Amino acid sequence: MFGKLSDYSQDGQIVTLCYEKQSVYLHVLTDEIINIFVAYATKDHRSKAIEGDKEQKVAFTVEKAAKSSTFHAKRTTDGCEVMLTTSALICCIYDDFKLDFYDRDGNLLCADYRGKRIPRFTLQESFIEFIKKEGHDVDLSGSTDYPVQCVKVLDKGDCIYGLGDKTGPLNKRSYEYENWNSDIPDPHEDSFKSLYKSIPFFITLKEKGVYGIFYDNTFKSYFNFGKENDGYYSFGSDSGNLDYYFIGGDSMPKIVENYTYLTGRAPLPQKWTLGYHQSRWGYDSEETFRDIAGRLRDNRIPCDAIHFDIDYMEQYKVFTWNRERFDNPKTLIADFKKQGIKTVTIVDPGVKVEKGYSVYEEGLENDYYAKTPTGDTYVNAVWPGDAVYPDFGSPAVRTWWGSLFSFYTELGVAGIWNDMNEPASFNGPLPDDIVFTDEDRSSTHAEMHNVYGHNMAKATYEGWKNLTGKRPFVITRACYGGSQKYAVAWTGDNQSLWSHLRMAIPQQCNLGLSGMAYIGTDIGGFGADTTPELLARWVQVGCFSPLFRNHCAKGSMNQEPWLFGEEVLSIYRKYVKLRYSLLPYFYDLCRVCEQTGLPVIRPLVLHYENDINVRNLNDEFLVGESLLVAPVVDQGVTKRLVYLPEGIWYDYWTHEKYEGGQYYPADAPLSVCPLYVKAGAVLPKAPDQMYVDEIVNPKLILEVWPGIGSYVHYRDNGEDFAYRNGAYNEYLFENRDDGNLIIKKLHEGYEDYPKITLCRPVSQDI
Ligand code: MIG
Repeated sequence: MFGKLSDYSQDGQIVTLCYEKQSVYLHVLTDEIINIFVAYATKDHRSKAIEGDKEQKVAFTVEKAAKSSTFHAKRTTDGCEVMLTTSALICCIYDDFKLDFYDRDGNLLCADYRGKRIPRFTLQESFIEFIKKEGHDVDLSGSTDYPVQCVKVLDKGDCIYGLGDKTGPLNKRSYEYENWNSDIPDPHEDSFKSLYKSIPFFITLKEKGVYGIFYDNTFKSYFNFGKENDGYYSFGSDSGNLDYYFIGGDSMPKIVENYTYLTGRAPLPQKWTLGYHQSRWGYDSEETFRDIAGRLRDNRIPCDAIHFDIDYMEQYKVFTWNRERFDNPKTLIADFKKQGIKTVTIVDPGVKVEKGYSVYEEGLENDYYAKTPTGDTYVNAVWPGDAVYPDFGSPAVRTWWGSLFSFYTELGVAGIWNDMNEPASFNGPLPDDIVFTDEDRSSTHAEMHNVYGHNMAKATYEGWKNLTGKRPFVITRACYGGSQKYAVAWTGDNQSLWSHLRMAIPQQCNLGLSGMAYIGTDIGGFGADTTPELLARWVQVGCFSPLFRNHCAKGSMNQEPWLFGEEVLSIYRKYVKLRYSLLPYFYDLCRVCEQTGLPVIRPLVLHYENDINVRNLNDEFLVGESLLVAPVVDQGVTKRLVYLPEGIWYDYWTHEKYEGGQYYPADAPLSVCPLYVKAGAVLPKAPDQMYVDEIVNPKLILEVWPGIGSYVHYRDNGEDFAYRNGAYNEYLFENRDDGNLIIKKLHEGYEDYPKITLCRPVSQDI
């Protein structure tokens, strides 16, 4: 396509490859991250995901390839013109813009595909017409060329992970997806190509080796992971630049670390946000809210937050409160606070078109809304009826929007939930040519659609941080790569279906691998009606999600835990309490995430990538490295097969010991979620509480499991940014093989625990 490589040159860490028809830039950012850039649309990157300069000083060479290759490639490199070599990667550069990446041992990681594209499946035109008559949807999935694209070799055994919130299994090989943020109210099926989030990052795990690709393009994009043909995969877009990052590293965690080095890491949240949240679309009066709070406490269900969905507003106008149904929101919120319950309010992007409504008028005066190509304010419709769309790609709009949150902070609201920010629209989709801003230039909906939610979350995060000085708690539905810097996310409108409980596992695992470490699903299911059994099983999965929220749709059956009988209530309470006991562990995982990008919920393959048994494991997950969860996700099931990876594991409930690398049958009556602890683990736990910090300066309980291990525990005020100036403690717990636990302080900058209690669930033979 680009012809022969006629020349190349180097300027600092950027290598320009001059092909006959096109120049290509390779930018060596670190030893393990190389950017490949073809400036089809703009001269600069204009990344929405990456902030700041990510270039590290790297020693690398770029030279004409010698006849006999200078490294021991385990495959011929004949025809290679130029070689770029870092301490971790070798990129062999060929004519016609073909690039192959090797690791330093000469293992081929990723080669451009050179053959003819041969779709594995094509239908004849006449046959398509024929089957369409009966109403069948025909999905040809033949080979499609996009204006911007890249086709790479798929090797036998390659597994593909990541890509955000897509439906389907953990391993995305043989599936195709699209990135176009979509609000789809129908039950999410495995066959869906897109959902609310567009995170163009994936990890390819090979029989030997692993790499990641971050394809930084916000236009509608397409990923075909071997569905078209098992021998290659492709990614491409309707427009924009070919701008991707080849990410190396010697293990999957290292790839995630590198990806989040590039796009940022989920910052440490406020501690209370890791508690239990109760929500429902349909709580619509002060009386209802007070009743829910009261019942949570009466039923001894720990809870830290109640969410206010769109019904709290005056005619769905954002930054208003309905004063007919809420006598005094400030008092209500203050009363909740006294009970240890925080208030989280929903804020949608759509601003109601209404003369005299101050937000609408202010935005109009300042030209803050998206426009039609002829310069009129663009109007579509959402909950408030006719509505306009704040142009969040503009820094001025973000600052303005951020400042509006004083409305909520003055009332005592503690967090903001951004919904509908794909953006959703009721009067048909926004046309591609609607004018949006991209920072300092004019752009279009086609380019800015996939980052609308991302920029909205950024505005909310920055505004909230300015107003409160606390770590903002922003929940978003729509995301792009890098959104983890500003917001946590939930998986949107799932339904009360067993298939959706099953899907929650791979979906959350892949979100975690894609940088979104702080996520959750609507527990019980959003749409449709839950059942007692489904709710009991869902809380057993949900209590391990960083965002732990029961939420459901207006019109569906209420699903507060006390509505399903004593048995379900006590099961529900058991798992909410389990979560509260493990809060120090979850908080530590958030700290680890801020430092390394590793998610809270992890697929087993992340830590056991060489174990073939876990590469397609869809119904188990890890919480950090110490806990393995093997929940029941099918109706009527009370026993299941559990795979434990190498090492020794203990049943959390019975303390029974297991040798890993094998399958075991596990008993799982309705009250039991099979849960295993890795030998040598030290689990930091909190005493029983109805909400975070109900006990001022509670003691720390260390659950010490037999085996050798070490664990770093983190503690700070759980609220603001003082920890960034050293106001935190860090402890090292060393679990020795002589049965002793050694405690060392690694950092001191915060108050100490009044007491640390040891608890040994299993007595240890020495
Ligand atoms: O589709 O605000 O995903 O959590 O309750 C309706 C009402 C709009 C969609 C969100 C859901 C929320 C609901 N919203």
